[in-house]
Amino acid sequence: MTMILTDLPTAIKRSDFASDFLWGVSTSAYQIEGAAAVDGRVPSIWDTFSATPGKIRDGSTGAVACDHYHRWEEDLDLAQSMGLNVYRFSIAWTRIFNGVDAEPNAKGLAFYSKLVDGMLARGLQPWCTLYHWDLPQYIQDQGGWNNRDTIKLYLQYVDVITRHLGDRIKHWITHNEPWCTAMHGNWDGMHAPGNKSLPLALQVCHNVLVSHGHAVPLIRANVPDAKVGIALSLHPVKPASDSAEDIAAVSRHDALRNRWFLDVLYGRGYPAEALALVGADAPVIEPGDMEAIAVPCDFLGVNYYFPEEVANAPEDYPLRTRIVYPQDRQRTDFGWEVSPDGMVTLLERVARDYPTGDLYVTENGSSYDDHLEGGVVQDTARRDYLIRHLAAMRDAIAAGSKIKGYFAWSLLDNFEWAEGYLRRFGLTYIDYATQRRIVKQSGEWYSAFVRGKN
Ligand code: IFM
Repeated sequence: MTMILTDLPTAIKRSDFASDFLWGVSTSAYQIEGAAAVDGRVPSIWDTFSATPGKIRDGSTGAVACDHYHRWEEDLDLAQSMGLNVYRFSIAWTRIFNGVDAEPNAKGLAFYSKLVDGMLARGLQPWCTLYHWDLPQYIQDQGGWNNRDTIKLYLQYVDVITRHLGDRIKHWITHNEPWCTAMHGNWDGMHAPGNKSLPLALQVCHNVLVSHGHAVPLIRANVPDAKVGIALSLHPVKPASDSAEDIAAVSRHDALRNRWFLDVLYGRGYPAEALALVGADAPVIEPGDMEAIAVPCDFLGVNYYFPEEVANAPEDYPLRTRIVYPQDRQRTDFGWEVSPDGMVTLLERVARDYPTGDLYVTENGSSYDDHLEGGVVQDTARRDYLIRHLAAMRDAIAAGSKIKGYFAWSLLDNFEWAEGYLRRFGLTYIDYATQRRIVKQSGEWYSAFVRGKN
């Protein structure tokens, strides 16, 4: 049941933020594009995974999704009509290289070229994510991110994209949420390619981070005025109780969940606490890797959704922690805790502990069971979630946080990975039977906010 939030801040206005603050939305290729076999696109690990019975809750795939590949103009019109000034999207590697031809696919490049032109024509600054989980299947067949040759292939792809689009795209995100690429893909197996091995996941994670480290100077060489960063999914971690055991569990959980990424990106190496826990499952590190990963970036993207609450669990390898879900928390219909304070805690902690430079909230949003009734979607709970998180961000900035922009997840309802189409995160409702787009109440509110009309 959808819970309507009660403690809404009474007034939040765009003018509470700097005039050059960026307001946008985030999307990703596999989740919206569809057109899976069009214009030379080859299968990704998500095509394979979603076609495997039992992997996706509603048995769906991203083969059609929101058909954005054909409806991109309407979608960019929507973003423009909301008054946004920035649009984050990802490129499908599978549209660029097919594993056979040495040359990139001209049709794939042409699609993204016209998409970027479409953004610029609508006053939307393009922010490009180079990897949002859709590895070409032919690369996975050679070991995927566990094979260091994939780093070279990724850099070849990044080189082509940045040479081709760098005249118009100045903001680049090397990877979205490497935790999910590595851990959901290879530890718990919830995501493609669906492996279940901690050492494999940690090696994948390391190789992805190495690829990030080498991509940053490459992007800068191709796009001299580029701003480059990475988007991490981070969670503030809370103890399940006041017991000394649960409080100690917080640090262990945080060591792998957050510091495993932040510490290496900012030159501190993998946290000793986590290395001690994973023991022989730690990744193989080659000379120069740690220096490469620690390349200074222009910004850090933080994807924030919810805090994690952990209890001591001596039997659980490797962290000896267990995530708990107390009943008395406000939650979205996806079961994720609604905690704007968690966002403030997280952003303040990241800014305090690491020299991140500018921070961007590169994703934040909520999934509710929306209904189209009488031609409208009254998603009051999502609107309230948005209001409360923007107010929290305003307070964090007032307290000194260098947050320069906010990207709502997401413009459209879309293919939510292992949940298929059962989870709706959009500011715009998709009627999948007709592909009609209907801006929800939350989208109307965000639009009015960004336009300074509320
Ligand atoms: O849909 C995802 C997105 O692809 C990555 N970040 C979290 C979102 C919601 O689960």
